[in-house]
Amino acid sequence: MTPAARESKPVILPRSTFILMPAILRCGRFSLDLSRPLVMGVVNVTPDSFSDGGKFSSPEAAVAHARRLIEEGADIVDLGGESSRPGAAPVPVEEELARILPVVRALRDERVPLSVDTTKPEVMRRALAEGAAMVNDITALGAPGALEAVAGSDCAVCLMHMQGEPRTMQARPVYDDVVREVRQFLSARVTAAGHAGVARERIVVDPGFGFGKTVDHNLELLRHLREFAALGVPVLAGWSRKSSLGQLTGRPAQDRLAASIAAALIAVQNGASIVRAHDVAATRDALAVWQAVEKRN
Ligand code: 7PJ
Repeated sequence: MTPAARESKPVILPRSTFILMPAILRCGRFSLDLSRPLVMGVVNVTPDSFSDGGKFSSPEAAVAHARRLIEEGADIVDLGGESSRPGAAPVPVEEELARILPVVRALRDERVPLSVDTTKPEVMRRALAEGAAMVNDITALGAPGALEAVAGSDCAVCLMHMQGEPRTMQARPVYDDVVREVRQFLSARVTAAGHAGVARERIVVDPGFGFGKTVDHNLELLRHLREFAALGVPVLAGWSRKSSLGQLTGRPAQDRLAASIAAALIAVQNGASIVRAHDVAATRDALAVWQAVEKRN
């Protein structure tokens, strides 16, 4: 090779550059092995969720659905008592507790950890006390008291980026450089969580696809997802049934499975450790093929 050719040779990092990345996620009584991609199954305990229209709004229906997702191979079950779809109104704390706690109690002895999708410290505390093992917060523990609520337990936490708040976030999302801004926000929240006493092995970050982002922002984040893995904590990606997929395919939420699987696979290919999905069996099948190709030796 001539010296000139050598100089122009691009530096390509191998896909397995997990220098800082812990190989496990500590999650209450669980220790999740991140050497293969994990699936977080979504269970909405809300009357107004956009993607499943409140199908599981009773505790019994939510519990049954969660058990089905576990059968299908969910590694984590994410319970949401407050819809965060664009335009959604906040839910009072008592209402959210009434939706979530019976479901946590019914599922806490299952073989996978329960995550609660909440922004409220009071809901975090009560759910953790009842046996939840993870807090998934679309405001990255931004509420007063949220860092403390999580630090005082041994749960895992997902720190997600959102621009604005659900009621208004899709009105006109603006960034100079979406990847840089989201990465800087998440980096600062990882540091804040660390200072509050949350060990790195308990932290996951998520760029928050669809949360104050246009389709182009979401695609740019997906393209550059590996830069988030460089924060040194696992990355979670949630594309399942989202409206960007509707804009790309012209399909309604219930017909976005193929698009959701495509996005989940690209996310994993670009370094995501966990994908959040409504359709667990199909997502697991797709990831099984990906893993088989990856595992060369
Ligand atoms: C996400 C979430 C996501 C995390 C929702 C939906 C909308 N939590 N909660 N990441 N999306 N961490 O179910 O599509 O993308 S609610």
